[in-house]
Amino acid sequence: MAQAKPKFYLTTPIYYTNGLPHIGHTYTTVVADTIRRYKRMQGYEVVMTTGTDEHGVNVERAAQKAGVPESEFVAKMAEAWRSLWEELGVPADEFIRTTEVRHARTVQWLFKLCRENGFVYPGHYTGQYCIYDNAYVDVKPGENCPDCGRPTETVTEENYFFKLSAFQQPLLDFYKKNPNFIQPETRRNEILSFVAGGLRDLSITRTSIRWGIPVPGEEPHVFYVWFDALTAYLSAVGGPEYERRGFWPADLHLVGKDIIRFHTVYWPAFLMAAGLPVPKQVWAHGWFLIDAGKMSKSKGNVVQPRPIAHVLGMDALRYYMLRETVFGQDGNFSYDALVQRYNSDLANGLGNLASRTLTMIEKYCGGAFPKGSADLSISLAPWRVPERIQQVRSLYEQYHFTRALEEIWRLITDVDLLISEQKPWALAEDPAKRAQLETVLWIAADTLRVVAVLAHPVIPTATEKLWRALGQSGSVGEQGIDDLQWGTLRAGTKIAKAEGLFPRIEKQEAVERMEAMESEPQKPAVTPAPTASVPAGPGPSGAVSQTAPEKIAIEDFAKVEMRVGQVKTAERIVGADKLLKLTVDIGSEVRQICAGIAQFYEPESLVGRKVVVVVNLAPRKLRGVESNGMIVAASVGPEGRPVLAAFTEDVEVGARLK
Ligand code: ME8
Repeated sequence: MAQAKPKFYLTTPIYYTNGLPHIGHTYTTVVADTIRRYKRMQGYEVVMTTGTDEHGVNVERAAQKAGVPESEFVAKMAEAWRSLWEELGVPADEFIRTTEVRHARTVQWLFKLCRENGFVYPGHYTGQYCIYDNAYVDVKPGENCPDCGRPTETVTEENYFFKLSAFQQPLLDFYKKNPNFIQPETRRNEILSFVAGGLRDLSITRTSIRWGIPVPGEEPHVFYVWFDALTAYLSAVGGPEYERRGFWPADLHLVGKDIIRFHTVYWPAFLMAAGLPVPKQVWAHGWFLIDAGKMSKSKGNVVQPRPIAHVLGMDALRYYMLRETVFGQDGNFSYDALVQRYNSDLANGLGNLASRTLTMIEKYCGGAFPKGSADLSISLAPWRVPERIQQVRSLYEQYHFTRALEEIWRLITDVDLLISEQKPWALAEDPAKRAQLETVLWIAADTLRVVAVLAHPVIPTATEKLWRALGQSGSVGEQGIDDLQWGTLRAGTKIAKAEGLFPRIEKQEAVERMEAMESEPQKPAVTPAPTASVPAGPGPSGAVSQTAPEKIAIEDFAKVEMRVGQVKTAERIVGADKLLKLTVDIGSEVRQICAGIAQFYEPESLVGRKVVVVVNLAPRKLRGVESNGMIVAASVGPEGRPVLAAFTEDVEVGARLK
């Protein structure tokens, strides 16, 4: 019987759905994908989880700002994240959303275990809360969050508390027993001194928030977003039935340094309290900075991955991120440096060596691998490839991607040097030098094969192409990296046609193209569905929120004031092809309202028409235009075509709908 493969479980953070991915998030996901590929090549059965963190105040507010119910908002955003990872070639094996039922079950179960074991108690808490970081912070009222610099809010709540203080010693013991649990070393020291300084109990439920997973039997309590979010790692691989799949405890949580405390203090404490196994390692990497500052939406310096993938290819971004920034440290991002790396290492380095070698094999050896002479190859290639292979493997093992790539690229420069010294084109002129010519080409080709295997975790697309060009069977991703040996290229194997791996690109042109794409609006623009009749109304509470919305009482309905209005003017909005700007008489006043119906109604046809208006909706701006109210329409067909609500009898302007 075939032996079961060993298992490896790794995760990225589950990202907030109040924004869309930028290259910071892409970095963590790319690192996770690189490790996943490496581990697969080592023979592991790997699961990589990523997903979306969909609860909490900041998501609730983002949905309100967009004017759509939370469940609709997060569904669109989650889909945008999931599909982008697929598009970029870094898909999740398990994509977990915190609004999924399997997740709510796990959170509720974890809470129950912690409570049964005596680590949860009710209490009151007043403190300054940062809604952006979803954490209480140690500042005075009116002061900003010390982590992100944004305003804090004073919150008093009746909460359930988690006895974090009881875990100070167990955590310190755990860190001591598992010295590799927190990486890199600097972060470990930071956390050790934080925990040694004493731990305060943590409030893990909220009554001030509606958009969260309900605490069973304790409504309106919902779970604190971090208790909720961290548990996603466990929900993704079976939750309460985790033993069946056998992927828990996680081997590796990859996170940015911003959230290390949650992962190395709270998370192991929750699991210990519940009597569950604790993850084996948390690796906190540094920031991708733009002009030495942190990327942030408010600063407007966010770089998206899609334009880069489009212009240079995802391999280029992956290579740049892993080659340029030491894993664990901060790194600066610049388009210039990215294109520079692309041209020097990928186009002129690997791409050029591959095309030269394959062209020469075509030309001088009839398109089949020559037979190298072992003796000659030792004198011609004095570098020790087997040792280099070993070194690269050990660097991967320690997640030293920068150094691993340096070593792989040294093989490329060594072969480049060999070719320029040996001049195969000159050797080909002299029949007496045939063995030497063949050996040089054989060394070049076999080193390329080795490079394809070693570089595959980082540049999967190009190495797959190279593998095919070298006439190798199967996929390079299926090769056993631990069994890789130099000198095993079979003479006589036909090479395929050399494809350009990395076409050279002019720097300015590449940068301009990426910048132009960057300034296009990112998808999805989550705007109110033109036909949603009750935007931002009380959304469904709890985790099963994507199914049927909860019932509302008549008083809830009475809160929505709908009146008959008459359209006075209607015009298109420049730059917003879905929106019309209307002025509508609602009896007591004339309002300006934007409606997302421009693709289905001509503005002129609306003038004089009676419509139904939600008049007590908070005003908001759509594409910079103030909208004070909402026109009600039915949503028809799969594309949600809006059809305006109307009356078959004449109705007075201003009449209320009840
Ligand atoms: O914190 N450079 O989600 P988030 C490098 N939902 N990495 C960066 C980065 C940058 N400039 N910006 C973001 C959350 N990241 C929670 C996590 S987990 C149970 C819950 C990456 O959307 C980095 O991995 O704010 C960071 O930790 C993560 O995105 C934060 O993503």
